[in-house]
Amino acid sequence: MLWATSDLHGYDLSAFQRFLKSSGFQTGDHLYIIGDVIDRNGDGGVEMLEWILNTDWVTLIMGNHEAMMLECSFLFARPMSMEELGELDPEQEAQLMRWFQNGSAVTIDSLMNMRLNRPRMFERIQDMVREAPLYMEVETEERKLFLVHGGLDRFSPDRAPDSYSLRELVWTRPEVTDRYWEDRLVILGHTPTRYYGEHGQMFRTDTWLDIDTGAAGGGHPMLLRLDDLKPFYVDNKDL
Ligand SMILES: [Mn+2]
Repeated sequence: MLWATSDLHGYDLSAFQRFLKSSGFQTGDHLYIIGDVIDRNGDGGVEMLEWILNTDWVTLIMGNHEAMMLECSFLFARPMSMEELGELDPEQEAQLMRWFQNGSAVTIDSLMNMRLNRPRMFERIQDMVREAPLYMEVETEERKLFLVHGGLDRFSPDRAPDSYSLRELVWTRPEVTDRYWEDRLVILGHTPTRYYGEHGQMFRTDTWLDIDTGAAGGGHPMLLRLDDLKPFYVDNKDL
């Protein structure tokens, strides 16, 4: 079976592993994490990144938070004093400010620690995120699926998937009336489903399905079994 989740945002790793198990995830299955492992809660998702790196049945797809982390890699190039932070060029300052406003403090703290104490693991994690795909095309017995963090901004059925920029894929938020392909379903996160009037559940239109159930704001992630589009939600036994 193939599974997807997204927008974990520092969700507790052990709780997530219990949730996987109680949902029926089995040896031989594969999990796609459709972006935004990091920032906002807990250790900022750094332990989760290490688990993804060490687990060959998990694939990370790029989210806008991972993209912000990569933009700010100058932060980790060498130890920086507060004075040096005050001397960043305006572009770096804007990038850091944006990441900071998006809940990066916990992540920066964990990453600084790891860079100091486990520099090799720090580098391997940075490389993994740098190499994360912007989208993935997956096929099940039932249908073709397109996994992407935000959606497809300025969509046209005639545009090739690889013609979309990072910005168009990880930062966009589809309106309810937006339509994508007729012959493949887009699975996305990034926009909490409450934005579409759902609370803690997935939101589906004809051509796309949003699985961001709001772990960013202290809620729980969900799992989608891609083979039959069956949703799984965290309940008390997983906590
Ligand atoms: Mn996002």
